[in-house]
This record gives sequence, C-alpha cells and structure tokens, in this order.
Amino acid sequence: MTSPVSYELVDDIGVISIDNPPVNALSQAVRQGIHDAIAAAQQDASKAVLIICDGRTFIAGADITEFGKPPQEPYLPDLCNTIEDSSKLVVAAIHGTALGGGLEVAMSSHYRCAVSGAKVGLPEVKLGLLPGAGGTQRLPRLAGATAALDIMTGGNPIDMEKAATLGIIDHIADGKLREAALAWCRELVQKDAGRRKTRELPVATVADGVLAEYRSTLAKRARGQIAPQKIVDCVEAALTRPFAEGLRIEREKFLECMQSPQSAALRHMFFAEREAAKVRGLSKDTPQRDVNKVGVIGAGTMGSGIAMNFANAGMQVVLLEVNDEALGKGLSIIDRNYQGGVKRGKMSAEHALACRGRISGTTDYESLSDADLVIEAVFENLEIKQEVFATLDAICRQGAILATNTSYQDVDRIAAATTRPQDVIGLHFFSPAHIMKLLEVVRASKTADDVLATCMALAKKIRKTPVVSGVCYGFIGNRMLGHYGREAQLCVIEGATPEQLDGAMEEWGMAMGPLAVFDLAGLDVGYKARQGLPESERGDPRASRVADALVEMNRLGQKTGAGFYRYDPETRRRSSDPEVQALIEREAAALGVERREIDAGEIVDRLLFALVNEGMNILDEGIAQRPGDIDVVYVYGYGFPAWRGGPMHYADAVGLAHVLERVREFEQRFGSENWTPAPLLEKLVATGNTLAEWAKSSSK
Ligand code: T1G
Repeated sequence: MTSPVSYELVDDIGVISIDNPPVNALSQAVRQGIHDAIAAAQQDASKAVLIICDGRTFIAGADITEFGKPPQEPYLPDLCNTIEDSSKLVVAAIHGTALGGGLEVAMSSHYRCAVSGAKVGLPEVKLGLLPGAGGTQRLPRLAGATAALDIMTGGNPIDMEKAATLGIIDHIADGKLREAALAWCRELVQKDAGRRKTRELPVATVADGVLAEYRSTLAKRARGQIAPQKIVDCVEAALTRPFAEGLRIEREKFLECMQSPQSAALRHMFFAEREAAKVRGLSKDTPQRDVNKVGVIGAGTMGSGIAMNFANAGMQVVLLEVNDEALGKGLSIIDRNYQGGVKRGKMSAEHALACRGRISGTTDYESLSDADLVIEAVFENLEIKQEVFATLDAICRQGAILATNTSYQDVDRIAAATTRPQDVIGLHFFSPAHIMKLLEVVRASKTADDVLATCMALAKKIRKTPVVSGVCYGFIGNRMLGHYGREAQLCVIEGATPEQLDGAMEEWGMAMGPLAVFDLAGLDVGYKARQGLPESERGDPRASRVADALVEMNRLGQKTGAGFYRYDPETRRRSSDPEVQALIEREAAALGVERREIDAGEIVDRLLFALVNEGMNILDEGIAQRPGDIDVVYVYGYGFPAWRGGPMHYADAVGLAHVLERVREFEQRFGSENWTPAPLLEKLVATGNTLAEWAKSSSK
C-alpha cells in the first residue's frame, strides 16, 4: 500500500507532502511516513524541510478511529520531538484547519506559515481529552499561558490574525501556499534564521492566583468534566517544570483522560453526529432538488427563528402571516434576534443586515407560488395544519417541498391533505430555532427519497444537526421526553420538592432540571398538547396535575414570571415558591399519595431509565435508525450532557442488565402502565449484547 506521505527535494528544500483524505488525520501510516521523511532529510542535501498537506486541510488531528485500539509506533509525542530535534530547519505550511495533533506537529516544527483563511486549534477537550503530543507544553511557550488555557479549555479554533498576534504563526503566506512556503523557507535559510526549538522558548509567568481562578471558572463552566482541569494541571507544569517533566505529566494526564468514560462518551458523540447525517438505504448519489427561495408560514417565535436559519445560509425567505399585525410582530422578533446576535458578538452588524435583507414578509399565499421549499410553523393543531397544506397544494409549484414543523402531529395525515404526499416531510426545529442545532427530519411513509436527501443536505447548509425520525406521536425527542417528564412530575407528587428534583438532575449533568425546562418552554405548551389528545392517550393523569393546576392559575413559567418557580424579571433567576409547594402537597393529598423522601439516586434512575426504556421501543419500531441517533437528539436538542454520551450510550455505560433490573423494580413499585420493560432491552440483556453491538449488527 503506498504511503500517504511522500518526500522529495525541491532544489534545496526537502518537501514532506501528506495526502490522507479526508482530513489528513495522523494515522499510523502518516506518522511513519513523516518519521521516515525526517530521517531521510537528516542525510540528504536539503537545507530545510517543509511539511505541507494535499487536499482541503493541513493535518486535522490524530486519527480518532485509532483511539481505543493498541497504540502503534511511532507515537505522536515522540514524532513531534523528532521533528523538533531535526538537524535541518523545519517549516510547517498550514491551510484549512490545523487541529489537535496537526497543530502539535506544526508547533514542534521550528517555524509556521499559513494562508490567511486558515484556522488552528486544539479541540481535544471536546473529545474529553487534552493535547497529548506536547501541545500543553509548547503552546504556552508560543502564545503565553493564559491564551493557551483559553485555546485548550475552549477547544475552538482561532483565525490566522489572532494566531499570528499570539505568536503561533510566524508568517502569513500570500498566493499559492506551496510556492509561498518554499520561498519563505529559502528566505529563512538565506538569513540563517536557525532552528528555533519551541521547547527552548521561555514561558512567560502568570500572576499569582490566575490558575486557581481559571480552575474555579472551569468548575462552573465545565461542571463535572475532568479534561479541562487536567489541562490546567499541564499548563501549571509548563510554567513550573522543565520541558521533559512537563511532557511526562502531560502524557500521564492524557492517558487518564483517554481511559475515562467521559472521553469514550464524547468520542461516541463525535461519530454519532456524523453517522446520524447518513440515511440507511439512501444512496449518496440521490439527486437533490434546488432550493433557493424558502417560504415560512407562521411568524411566531418558531417561524421567525426558522426564517433566520435559511436567510443566514444565503437563501431568500418569504415569511407569511394571516395579517399585517401578526407579520409585523414576527419581523420585529427577527430584528431583535439579529440585534441580540450582533450584541453577543455572534455576527457582525454587516452580516446581520445582509441576512435580514433576505427576509421579506407577506400576507398573501400567492407569494409562495414560486418557493422551492415551504415550511409550515402554525398552531400545533392537526386540522389547521391540514388546511394550510391543502392551500399550499393548490398554490405551490410542482416539485416544491412542503414541510411541517410540527412537534407531535401525524405527518402522514398532513401529507394526505395534499395531492402530492411524496413532496411532504417533517422538519422539526427546536426552540429557539435560530440557535438550537438539532433538526428532526421526519420521513413520512410517502416522502420521496430526493425530498429526504435534499432536506438532509439543507440541514448541513443551515448548520443544523439532522436526525431522521419515522412518524409517531412526538417523533424521537418529544416521545421520550413524555416519559422523562412523567417521572419528573410523579417524583414531585410523591415527595421531592422542585428544587430537589431539578437539583438532582443538574448535579448529574443536565443543563437544566426538567421543571425549569418546562417553565422555560411554557407550561401551556404541554397543557395544550394534552388537551389535543383523547383522554386514553394522555398518559398517567397524576403526572400532569400540578402542571395543569399551574396553567389554570396562569402560572405558565418564565413568560408569566412564575411557573414551578418564581423568576426575577431582570435576571430571570429562579427561586422556590412556597405557594407551589403548598399546591403540590394539596394535589398529593387529593390523590391519596403519602409523600416520602426521594433520594437523588432514585430521581436520576427513574428519569433517565424512563428515557432509555422508551428509546429502546423507538429503536425496535424503527422510528430511529440507530441508538447514536437518539443520543444526538438528546445532546443537541434537550441539554443532555455530551460527556455522558446521550441516553443510549449512557445505558451501555452503566450496563443494560442494571438498567433492566431497575426498570423491573420500578415496574413492581409503580406499575406496568408506566414501567413495562422494553422487549429490546430484555432481548439484549438475555443475549448479553450491548446496544452498540446491536447497532453494528443491525446496520449490516
Ligand atoms: N480522525 C479521523 N477521522 C476524522 C477526523 C479525525 N481526527 N476528523 C474528521 N474525520 C472524519 C469524519 O469522521 C468524517 O468522516 C470526515 O472526516 C469529514 O469530517 C494527540 C489526541 C476537521 C473541522 O478533534 O473537527 O489530535 O463521516 O464531516 O465538517 O493531541 O472533521 O465522512 O466518514 O467533520 O468539513 C483532534 C476533529 C483529534 C478534529 C472538518 N482533532 N474533526 O469538518 O468534515 S485528537 C479533532 C473536525 C488529537 C492529539 C489529540 C472536523 C473538521 P465520514 P467532517 P467537516
């Protein structure tokens, strides 16, 4: 097999070229190739060595697919030291995104040049890791400890302007990178620049207390996560120990991270997100329909946010409402959202203006006649949605994609309101729609393959993370949420206070406790959804008693300043409300429930295993393609901590036998209505398989 690394002399410069698509990851073959090329350069007539990559980017990191397998030499930290110890001056030439081990290779080179649009970063922390090839020791020497801490604990790439200012990049190359880099190499040789070993650079000291301050900030910002704190330990070593000692400490802490369940979870999420974008049985060559003009029906919070997503991606958007007043409200929501984005530094004022300029308003359905895609985001009522789709059927051009943003309704029944069910699909956005990454793409029974392929590609274009769902009540996320919410509210009826309930889940790692989430979404949302269902389908009536009582008291949550909690009008900070506790106790008494102490362990297991059990049924029914898809839904749509890997990965991590044992215990204690063990869960435990193994076998 030919090596992905080639080496050639170009006049007096030895050029190491790496060609390992798609991102030039540092596989064993790449590491071996670089190693051998550096060795060759020590003996030949080269005056300097250039490391450069083919394809779309410089090395984007270690090869994550090798993690968890026995490590193979040459190990990356050793390779970086070999580069740095080269007797020939070594230059790294960067384009695209030099990330992780890629930037570490570049930092162990003596100089670095890059094209102006490139980016560099150390995103290991997003995989529950830390830079393990000298990055924690070399970056502080190039950029200073504070900047290094920001880059490594944040994990986000920085642009060339900042990288050059910090001293990470020495030269911005104009024109074609290869030619410019070769010329710059010759310049360095001619002026006898010398081999500047990063390890020999001093690390500027930091004021007392900076590291301690950083640690306490991370304890809040990255609550429960181990890699960020270990990064601070490594930077402390860079500041206080000799380089070799710092490398040893980095290695020790890198291995601790690599072996942690948190890193396994985050690596799972990395691949699960990419896997979710692939639809089983849908060929990569499925033709896609052109989408340039998008219509959005309904200028409420959701419709306005949805409109922004497409405008931000460069498409023309027509936002339709029933009258000028409602339309005006929607457009002002959009204006406020853009102003907020600019204020928070998410986008420039110019960019916001350009995007806003792509959105026009109308009250006339005829304006949608030439739209390529129309997304309905009207009131969550099946009949109203069916009327809208019948109108679209009469007005929209042939081939237009007709999508519904419904959270629950039957997309097949909406499609049946048209003469073109093959053009109908669900695009379920999550509030706030212009911010939340998750997009549930609901494939109805007659949805055409090219409509599905077009929407999956559009999701990426509007920077959403798509997950395909089949048609069922609540699709993947909200169907599982119903069970999670039921257990949350039953725990409150049975004895937990709202603070104990939410506190237990937030301590476990949820971004927000369930009751705080319900207050944020609005208690009336669930209330109306339940009213829209026949009695028999509303689930355990005890579970919604408190929430329904709060709605009837017009305590809808944050939007009315009070729900399960009271909210400060300025800061929106939540506080307990004795009135709610009294209401809970009244409802419990009315139900004849004798309240009791409920410990955090029971709360966590009841809520999470309710999610897992229903997730198993969703997989068994083929509503979700794979367990990882469900994990993506919960991490990107419901604030599930990525470092726990999503509910299904978490079930494998704690062990399916344990999950089943607890589900059976809950069935005994609380009844089969809410706790019938999912057949798939029982089957996997009986056969001793994990969900991951089941997913692999069922994807064949
Ligand atoms: N290893 C293996 N495969 C990778 C990969 C990697 N590092 N990065 C991407 N891929 C695959 C990905 O799975 C997908 O495969 C394809 O490339 C395109 O990726 C020692 C230990 C570079 C910004 O964390 O952030 O170095 O689905 O869809 O949107 O200190 O990929 O096509 O089969 O994401 O254009 C550190 C991770 C590793 C960078 C490009 N590096 N990658 O984004 O394409 S740890 C990272 C990314 C490390 C050292 C430590 C992005 C990207 P498939 P994609 P993209």
